[in-house]
Amino acid sequence: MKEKGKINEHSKNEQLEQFRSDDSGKVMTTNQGLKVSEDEFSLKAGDRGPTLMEDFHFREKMTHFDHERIPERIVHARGYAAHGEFEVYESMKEFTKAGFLQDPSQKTPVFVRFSTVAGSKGSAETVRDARGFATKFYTEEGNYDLVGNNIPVFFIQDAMKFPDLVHALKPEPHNEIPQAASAHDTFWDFVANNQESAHMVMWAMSDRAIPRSFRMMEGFGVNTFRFVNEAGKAHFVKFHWKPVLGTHSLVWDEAQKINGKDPDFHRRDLYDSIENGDYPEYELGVQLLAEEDEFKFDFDILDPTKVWPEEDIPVKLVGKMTLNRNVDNVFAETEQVAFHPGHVVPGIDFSNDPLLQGRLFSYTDTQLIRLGGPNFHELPINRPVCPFHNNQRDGYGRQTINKGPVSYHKNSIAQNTPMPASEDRGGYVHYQEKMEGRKVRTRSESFKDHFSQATMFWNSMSQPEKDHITEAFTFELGKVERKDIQQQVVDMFANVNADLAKEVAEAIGADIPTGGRSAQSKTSPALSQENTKKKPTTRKVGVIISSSFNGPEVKTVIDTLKAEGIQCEFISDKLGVIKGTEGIDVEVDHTFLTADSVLFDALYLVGGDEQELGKKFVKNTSYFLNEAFMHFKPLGATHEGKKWLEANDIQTSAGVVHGDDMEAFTGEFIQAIAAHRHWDREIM
Ligand code: HDE
Repeated sequence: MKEKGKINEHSKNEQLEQFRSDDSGKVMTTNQGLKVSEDEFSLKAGDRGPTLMEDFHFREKMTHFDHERIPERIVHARGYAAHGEFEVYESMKEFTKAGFLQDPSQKTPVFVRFSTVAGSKGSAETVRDARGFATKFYTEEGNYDLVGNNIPVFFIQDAMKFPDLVHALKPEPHNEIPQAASAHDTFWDFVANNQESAHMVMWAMSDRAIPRSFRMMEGFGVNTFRFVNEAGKAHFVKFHWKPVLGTHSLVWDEAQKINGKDPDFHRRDLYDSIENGDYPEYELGVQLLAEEDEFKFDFDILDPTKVWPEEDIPVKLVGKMTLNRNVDNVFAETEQVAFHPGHVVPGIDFSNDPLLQGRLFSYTDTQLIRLGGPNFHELPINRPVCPFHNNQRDGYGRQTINKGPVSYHKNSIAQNTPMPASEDRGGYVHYQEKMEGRKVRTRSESFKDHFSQATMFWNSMSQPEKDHITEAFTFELGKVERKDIQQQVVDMFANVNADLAKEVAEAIGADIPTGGRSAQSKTSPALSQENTKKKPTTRKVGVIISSSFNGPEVKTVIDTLKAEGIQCEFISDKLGVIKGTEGIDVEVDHTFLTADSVLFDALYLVGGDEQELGKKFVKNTSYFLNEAFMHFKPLGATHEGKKWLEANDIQTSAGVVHGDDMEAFTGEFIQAIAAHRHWDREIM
């Protein structure tokens, strides 16, 4: 029988508690516990004399500081994380024996780290890039890590090429430019010369690469894994996270501006949402494929540059994850967490996907240097919540005090313990896939179609999404300096779609490729964000307001928006309290200087007494209004605010709502906010 633990959603938090330290209100000591009498002045020989070597307090303080930094992750350096819990909807017994997927009444603690890929630790967050979406489940059978991205395919098919890809993507080595951006020669040179990248490049040029929020993006395990049930029957499986709020993006101009206005935009959004109690939620989805169906598709199901179209292999939603607690300390938790796709539990196994196979080596290897030795599993955030015992010993920073003389297997002194567990007692037994083959360095013929699914992605996009992809290519290639690389890329993408290649070629002054793919092929509606869930909840509205606003009416609008879970923040020309009519006041959250329309999902223009508005107020409002309009955002206006719409001649555009009947206005405005963006707009 398996030994059952008693893990619940609080287990990890309780374990972390023993490592937490609250220093406030305490006496200062050295790391040896010695009380410190003075912490501003080093010990000197005389008032103006040299500092003395014996000043152990100075030495300890300075030495620790000198060693505070650790190497950043080679990829995914910029990340942010939160704690939460996972519950399965119903037992997945039929497909997997994984303990945390059996019992709907049990909650498993999780820790999730979101990241960008290319940028360094201090880079801005709304760059064009894939996002990491790595989840650690602290289960009673050990840690299970689902280390995914927000894009379901990858640039390459074999891990052997990962160092080349990353070298090409990172800032160019001779001048270390550009930071956190793929818009440069070496990246596009890599793309043109490694055409397996075509499908992921389409995703990277799409709106998926500039998410509105970590809370509004999908996650994908990318690689093909296996589920194995108690009877030993296996299914191939692809993992998905589906955000309850739907999948939403920024627009490129806005994303670039946010990088300056608030380079912490995504982490702030995640942190604030959790602090506000707006807990991000994602449903876990699985696509399951019986082993006997492995060869039934026109793509290889082991190829990580391919999706399994959801319309052919449906995504079964099997559970929900809720992120409900911010970290106490970003370094201790977010920075020191170590994920690994090889951290599995019984019932979850690997496939021969050659990208996955290489990943299984890389993660621990990189963590050995990043976290300074072989004991990083003992760091509080990485510790399993179930007991762990083996004969591994010593190494830098070892914390466990292993008792007794035995550190080897087999032994008689400790009756051959710690001893392996049989499968029926929970021991992990690898799936016994039958293998035969010659040792070869090659790529399977079945991996050689690089364009059909890239075309399917293109065909599945709505017109605005297609326009954004074309613009993204035009931007990125416009930043490429070498003309021959630009040409190679447009020639390559003619294999995806001739019109796309033509339009980009024209825009960057390259030769228009002859031929190319134009026939409509398969589409997968699930790929288009136009078909995602649309909700107003947690959207942020900037309310532009000034004194003598209509108190009762504006209050009704704001209260109704808030009741829908919409957040309203007040913007005016100065901070402080603004007085409305009938004794209704509001506290201003931002001035025009500290806010910007790019930091909001929508604007609500209220205005106030026109006589009191200075020229600057009017100018700033017009700037906010026009920028939000250009980014296709919902705009609402009541009272004097309506005049600003008229002055800018946008009162009849899509997603622009105004009126005197507050109830009708509010209903319509909420719908416009839920729609997220209004593409059907004439932008001058
Ligand atoms: Fe990773 N990846 N990766 N990766 N990856 C790392 O491990 C690697 C790949 C992903 O928040 C590194 O601890 C190889 C695909 C995430 O801490 C490193 C290959 C996917 C994170 C590494 C891939 C990912 C990483 C760097 C190709 C989506 C951040 C730091 C064979 C399924 C985890 C670290 C975190 C991090 C190797 C491709 C996801 C170097 C060799 C595909 C989310 O080990």
